[in-house]
Amino acid sequence: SSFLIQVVTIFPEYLAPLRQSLLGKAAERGLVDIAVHDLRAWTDDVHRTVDDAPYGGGPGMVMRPEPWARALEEVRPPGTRLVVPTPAGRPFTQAMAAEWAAEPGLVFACGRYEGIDQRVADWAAEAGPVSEVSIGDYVLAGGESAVLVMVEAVTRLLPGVVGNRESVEFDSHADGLLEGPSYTRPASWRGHDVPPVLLSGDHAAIARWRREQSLRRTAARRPDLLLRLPEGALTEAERQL
Ligand code: 6GU
Repeated sequence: SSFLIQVVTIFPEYLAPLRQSLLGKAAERGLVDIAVHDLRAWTDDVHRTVDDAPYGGGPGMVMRPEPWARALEEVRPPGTRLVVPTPAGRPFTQAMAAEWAAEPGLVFACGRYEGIDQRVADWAAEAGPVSEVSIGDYVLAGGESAVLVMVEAVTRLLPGVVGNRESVEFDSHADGLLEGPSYTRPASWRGHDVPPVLLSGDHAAIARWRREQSLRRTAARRPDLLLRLPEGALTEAERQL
């Protein structure tokens, strides 16, 4: 019944942080089950070779398909989504995290070198959904740190993992906008004051102010997000801001 996360990698130690903190507690409470597998367990030669030179030439090495196929045949339950982290993937988003959190589990295939032979993802798509995803426009040495990012984004959306449901519902990105600024005591600090509306006790005025801050911050930092909001997400007054 718990959400099952499986990771196949040649660096299983890199995934040790999955046992820490929020995720570790969720695992202890049986809300999520995390298994990390060493790809080399499915190699077939004494040197436990996982890579080879690219067809067509070029720099670097490509991960061989056969160890991946044997690993996935053993660890991937039928129909479970296979996630392949790659800088050449579709951008990972909060909406994807929410969709994946509603599924029974996920299998992550971490590539190193110049990636995994493309036929692995093509073949795996015959048995269930496959998502080749990137976590941003920069290049990492391998998919392991991207898996840490995606697993954290997904598991905190699982029922019961985060104590306060509201802190998930009001997250940055949950409504397609960035979250505005937050303040705590003291009301005046080193010449910087908390915006007075937050001390007013007028909850409707506070909600309006927060919405405006969200919109202004999103327009300044992430104008691309405003352009992707669904029709009718902004009132006429908000479109003028
Ligand atoms: Cl998911 N993997 C790698 N290797 N590099 C990345 C990435 C993923 N996302 C951005 N850069």
